[in-house]
Amino acid sequence: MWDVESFLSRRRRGFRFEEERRVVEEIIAAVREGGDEAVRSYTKTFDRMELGDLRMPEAWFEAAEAKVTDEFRAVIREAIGNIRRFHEHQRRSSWFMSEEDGRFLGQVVRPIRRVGVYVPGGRAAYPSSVLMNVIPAQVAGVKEVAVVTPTPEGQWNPGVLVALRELGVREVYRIGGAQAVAALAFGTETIRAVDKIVGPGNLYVALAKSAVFGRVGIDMMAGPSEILIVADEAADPEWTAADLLSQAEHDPMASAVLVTPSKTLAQGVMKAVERRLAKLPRRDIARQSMEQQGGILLVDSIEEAVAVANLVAPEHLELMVADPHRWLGMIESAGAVFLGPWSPEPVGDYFAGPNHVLPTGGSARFASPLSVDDFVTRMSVIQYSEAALRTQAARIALFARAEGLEAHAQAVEARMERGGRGRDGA
Ligand code: HSO
Ligand code: ZN
Repeated sequence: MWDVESFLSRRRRGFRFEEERRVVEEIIAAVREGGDEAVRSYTKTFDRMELGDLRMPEAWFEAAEAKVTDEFRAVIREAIGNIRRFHEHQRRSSWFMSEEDGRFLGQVVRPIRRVGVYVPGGRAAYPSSVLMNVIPAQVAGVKEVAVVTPTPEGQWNPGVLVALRELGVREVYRIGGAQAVAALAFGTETIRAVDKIVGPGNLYVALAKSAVFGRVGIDMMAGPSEILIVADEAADPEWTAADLLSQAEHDPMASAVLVTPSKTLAQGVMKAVERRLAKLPRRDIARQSMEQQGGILLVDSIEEAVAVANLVAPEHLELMVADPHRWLGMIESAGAVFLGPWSPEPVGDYFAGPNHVLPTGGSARFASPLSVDDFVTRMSVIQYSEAALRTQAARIALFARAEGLEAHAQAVEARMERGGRGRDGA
């Protein structure tokens, strides 16, 4: 158990990943230069696969359909419905304002034209992440969603392929790593370049995304998963332990922390964690996470626990306290908040509707969950009437000259010299 001081003084070590960065730069340059052939060659090296067509074969989708149970397909469909409904609330409308003197101003919202979604292969291939990344894009109105997902040694995750089918995604390439990110960013003979790349990936994928940022947009970089649970003495130790472990099993670097004023609860949770850990299939990962990044912090009050939560700004925050709504009003930063005993974090990972791509590593102080907003642009619209420009011309010109920009001033004043010509000036 920790006290507040030593807990907050723990800081994750920063890495620079210089070697990996160099490798990624080299791959990107090679794909830019060599297109499909370069992608094929890296796929041969890293995924041990000889690729003819980069596209996911139709036969693999059909084989995937045969592999998932009808129950799982029904659950995926229901989750899609919930996630879609939640994200539809996020849609923004364009708006306009007009003033009496003939000023017409507005903001027009447009979907991004073409988006690339990275879906990890192998152990971290999650169908739920397919839903969480593709649905907000579709709700935003993105017309073209291209998915890349590696199939090392020809292995694929049936749930991922079925989720893609259920969402109607037709453009899927069986490539991954930095080479896939480069192909999306710069385009190849078969893959047209996208405008934005989203989706989780390993270190190389993350470094590649940050390297192509600017050429294309990217989503935030998700770090290891985190949960912080604020619980009072009435919380159930078994449930609390189970929730901590649900994040710990993600990754040895995942962090699962309980903050409580109750020593009795703390002791109960410690025992329950031990007991449950021993029986988990992923106990090795969960144990490493609990031992290295996890823990219990004893505080004096729920007020103090909430203050700690605000400082940590965790990805997931559970409030297992009496009257969680009262405390919600004091929460300033967290990726997602789960209220009360009946809202374990996996409800949000899969089913409730809100996005599970959340800000990690304290970035909830300034960042938000992945949303429809990440798949639109907003453009400003400006129209002045002659009357409006005549009233404001002198002030605009004054501002321009104050910045030493004479041509700016003249663009305004040229219109004051005489009546205009043509349709709008006549
Ligand atoms: N908790 C993870 C998301 C996830 N969980 C996917 C299960 N599958 C990061 O928020
Ligand atoms: Zn999870």
